[in-house]
Order: sequence, then C-alpha cells, then structure tokens
Amino acid sequence: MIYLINPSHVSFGIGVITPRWLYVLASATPRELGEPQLVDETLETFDASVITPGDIVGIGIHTGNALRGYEIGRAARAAGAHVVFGGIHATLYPDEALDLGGGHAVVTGDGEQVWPIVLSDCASNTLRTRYDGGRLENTSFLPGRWELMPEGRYMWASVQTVRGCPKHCSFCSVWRTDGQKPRQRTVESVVEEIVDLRRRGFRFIALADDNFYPVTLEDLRMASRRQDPRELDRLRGIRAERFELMAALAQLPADTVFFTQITMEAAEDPEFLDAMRKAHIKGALVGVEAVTPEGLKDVYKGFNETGDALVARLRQFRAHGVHVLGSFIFGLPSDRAETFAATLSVAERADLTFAQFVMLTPFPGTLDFATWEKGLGAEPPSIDGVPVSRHWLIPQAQRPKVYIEHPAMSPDEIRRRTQGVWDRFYSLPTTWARSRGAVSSIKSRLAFLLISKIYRQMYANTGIATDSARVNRSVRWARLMAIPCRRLFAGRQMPNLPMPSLGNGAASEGVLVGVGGSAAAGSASLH
Ligand code: B12
Ligand code: SF4
Repeated sequence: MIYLINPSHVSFGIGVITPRWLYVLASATPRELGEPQLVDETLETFDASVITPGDIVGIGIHTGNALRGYEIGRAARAAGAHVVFGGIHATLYPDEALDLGGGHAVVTGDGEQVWPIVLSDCASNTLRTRYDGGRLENTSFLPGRWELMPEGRYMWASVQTVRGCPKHCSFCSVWRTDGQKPRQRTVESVVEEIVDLRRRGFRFIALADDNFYPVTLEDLRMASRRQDPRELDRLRGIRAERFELMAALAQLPADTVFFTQITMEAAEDPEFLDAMRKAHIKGALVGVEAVTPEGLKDVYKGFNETGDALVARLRQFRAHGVHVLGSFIFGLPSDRAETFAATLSVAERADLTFAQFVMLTPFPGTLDFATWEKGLGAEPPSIDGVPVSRHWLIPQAQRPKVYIEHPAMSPDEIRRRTQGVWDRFYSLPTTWARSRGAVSSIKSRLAFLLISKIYRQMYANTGIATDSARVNRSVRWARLMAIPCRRLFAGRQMPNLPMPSLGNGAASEGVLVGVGGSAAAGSASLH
C-alpha cells in the first residue's frame, strides 16, 4: 500500500483548503501500483497501526508540521514501511528528515517527476537516501487526482497556476526555493483542472499561487526605460498569458469563486483587477505586512504604500470587486506599542473583508532566518535541549510564540497585543458591521459572520494563544462550526460543463455563464 500523509498536530474534522501536494503526488503515482491512500491530518489523526511491512509512506512537510511528520515517519519505519519525505521543509533540511524522522529517503524540490522513480526504487530495493526533483518546467506540472478527494471534507479545492515569485521579501522563502522566475502552467492545463473540479461540484477554488501578479506595470515601465526589448517581450508574454487565463475563467458559471494571493501593486492596475473580477477571482490575500515605512524597510517590501496612501490603494481592490484578506506582521524591529492600534485602524479603514495578524517568525530559507541564526551565535538558547534556531523541533506546547528579540517589547507583550488586534478586528459588532460592505443579503451576512468566526478560531487561537484550554476550546468550536460550513461551501455537480474556449484575452465573455443554472441553487453564496 502507498500512503501519502499530510501531518498536523491539530485536526478539525474539516479542512479549509485542500493540501494540493497530496493530489498532485497521487497523479504522479503510476496507476498500476494501485490507488494511493491520501491521509490529511488536518481532518483526522492518522493511526499508524494500519501500516504493514513493505508499505510505502510518503510524508510532505513544511516547517510548522515537520515535528508531527517525524513522529509519523518513525512509527511507519518501526512498522516496516519505506519512509520518504518531501515538501519545503525536507527540501531545506533533508538530513534532518533522515536523522529524526525515520526517513529512508528524502526528495528535495518538485516531486512530480521523481516520485515514480522513488516508487520503482522501493520495489527493486534500490532506494537511495536522496533524490533531487529540481525546479520543473511549467509544462511538467501535474493536475491533482480529484476523484480521490473525500466528499464534503474541504471548503476550498486548490489549483496552482504559477510557481515562483520575482520579489525578495525577507520573511519569505518562496523566491529562494521556487525561484524568482515565474513558472506559469499552461492556460489549457489550469482550465482543464478547474473544469474537472466544477464538474465534481467544487465551486470554491483557491489558486495556490505564490503571487498571481508576477509582472507589474512598474516592471514593464522599467524594462521600457532600460530599452531592453527582449525583457519587455518576456514580461509582456507573461502578462498576456495571465489575461488569457482570466478570459477563460470568466466563461465559467457565475457562481464560481476563486481566491488567490497577490501583491499590493495590482491595485494600480485597474485593467488587471477588472479581469480578475470577471474571472470570478473574488478574493485575494494581499501581503500588507506593515503600515509604516520603517516596517516595510524591515521586510524589504518597499514597493508597498503606507499611511493614507496605503488605505487608498487597498480600497482599489474592493472598488474593482475583489475582496481582500489583508495580511499583517507584528514583531518587526521598528514596531512599537502604538503600531498595533495604527495597524488595526488601517485594517478597518481599508475595506478589508478579512485580515490576519501574524507574529514575525523566522522561517528557514529566509533572509530573516539567516540573520537571526547568525545573531544567536555558536550557542543559541535552548528549550528542553533543542536550540531555538531549530524551533520547529520544540514540542508544540513549549514552542515560543515570538523568537526574534525585540528592541522595545517583550515576547509576551507582542503576543498579547497581537491577540488583542485579532479580538477587536473580529469582535461580533465589528464583524457584523463589516459584513454589510462585503455581502448583501441577511443570509450571506450570517454566513460571513460564521466564516469570520471559524477563520479566527482556526488561525488565531490555535496559533497565538499560550493557554492550552483556549486552544482546545477553539479546536472544539471549529469542529462544531465545520458542520454548517460544509453546507455553505458545497456546490452542485455539473457533469456536462463544457471547456471554455481558449484563445487570447479577448475571448468572448459570459458564454457559459449560468450553464446548468447559475448562482448555486440551494447553497448560500458568499459574495
Ligand atoms: C497555498 C498556500 C497556503 C494556503 C493553503 C495551505 C494548504 N492547506 O494547502 C494557506 C493560505 C491556507 C496557507 C497557510 C499557511 N502557509 Co502557506 N503556502 C501556500 C503556497 C503558496 C502554495 C502551496 C501549494 O499548494 N503548492 C502546490 C504544491 C503542489 O506544491 P508543494 O506543496 O510545494 O509540493 C510539491 C513539492 O514540495 C513536493 N512535495 C511536497 N510534499 C511531498 C511529499 C513527498 C513524499 C514527496 C516525494 C514530494 C513532496 O512535490 C510537490 C509537487 O511538486 C506555499 C508556497 C509554495 N510555493 O509552496 C506557501 C507556504 C507553504 N506557506 C507557508 C506558510 C509560512 C504558511 C503559514 C504558516 C502562513 C501563516 N503565517 O499563517 C500558514 C500555515 C497553515 C498550515 N497550518 O498549513 C510557507 C512555508 C514555509 C516553511 N518553511 O514551511 C510557504 C512555503 C510560503 C512562504 N511564504 O514561504 N498557505
Ligand atoms: S511574500 Fe509574496 S511577494 Fe514576497 S517573495 Fe514571498 S511570495 Fe513573493
């Protein structure tokens, strides 16, 4: 048996976004080896006693779930399985997965092409300890095998349209692991996958991209100023493909909802925002990060605006019909006590639909991590014998919430103030008031309240609270709320949905709007 396991130390019974790697690696698994068992621990905890000798267990880890992944890996190895690790954390720390996770092998980089080789080496007992999947060309990306998805367990499916990001933010590892050259999947393959999902009844789809807007108007202006025709052509080509994709997505049924991640620069590109709205990209996570120039300098994100200009820029998204989940970071060196209120004020004035307030965490592979690790010196402080520079190996309950020493605030002050901002942004009266601008009918406003609450419970309380009773309460609450949420996100199957016509960005709009009945009869629409 082949198991693919997505580890998690908390299980909510329902998942917000489908972990895409499970379904992509399932596609890369040769059919003659049988159906892989896909296990997502954000739904339910995995029981390792089902593993039998000779099984193959593939575990995908990012930094936050690496420790749980290692626990599963050791149990699987003890049960006689071949244990293989992959994912961003295994790419950054391949030896760790072998030493601490019971791994027989580690795959670094993209998994699509190398996974079948690993499986064949397992069968012939020639498994090596290291495989490098590299950075694949855009034409080698695989769609997910969505027929293996359990019914009614996820709110959003996920489809990737581009890997890599040209920026270089100091807290982010994407540009270093996925590269700064955007690798866009072909329009046809993305659209085929999305149509497959819609036919199966999924109408909420997260575009699991690092940055959906890889070429900005400023990039084009700069290439033009430099009189660099080749670069200008390359950038224009990338941009044209984005428009081509959006023109195809615009032909999908009207109740389709996409969500993506994008930089704030898109706000100065009304043509792009309008194309997004027409393409049913109704929401985007925008990395605002900081509201002061000093804060932006701290994270190498000088291309963002601050103050009132920032509020005006963010408002552009809603003005063009794109809802924003604003993402802010607390704990930057230039932050002071008053930064929390200033951030909340921006978040409230900027027509944001949702917001998240994360505490600066030095993720490996980032510039922040390198500086922080160096600053800790040869003997970094440790917790239970684990150096804090390997914070992901500290058991969850003892893991500090703030790592980077702050010049003006204690870790607890940063944590408490961050929690306070979440509490105020998501207080019942504020959320209800916000719902008026975001959606129209009372039913949709109630749905908005529910979703805001569940989002807050899953992401803030389980990640920021130090009080374990609060964390447990949040998990129980989220599990309970998951039941009505499932209904809200369910769509109707549309087995006969045709493929949109592909062509250039001028493809006719609305051809398929409403095919098979629009606006999801029987399911509440968010927007
Ligand atoms: C979409 C996304 C999200 C979504 C959805 C997450 C989900 N449930 O899928 C949301 C918005 C919810 C999210 C949240 C967070 N995310 Co996120 N997310 C992404 C993003 C942009 C794409 C992930 C994706 O689906 N990729 C597509 C799949 C196919 O690629 P893949 O996962 O890399 O898998 C490939 C290979 O790695 C390999 N592989 C993976 N697993 C395995 C296993 C085996 C056995 C093998 C052989 C190969 C293999 O093969 C796959 C195919 O090539 C990535 C960036 C990125 N480029 O990966 C960040 C990223 C993974 N996220 C990141 C972070 C930090 C977070 C948050 C902690 C943010 C926060 N502060 O709240 C939370 C954590 C939530 C959680 N508990 O999981 C970081 C992780 C850094 C790290 N070192 O771990 C990344 C890399 C982005 C970054 N800024 O650096 N995220
Ligand atoms: S944070 Fe976003 S914009 Fe910055 S490098 Fe990462 S993916 Fe790109």
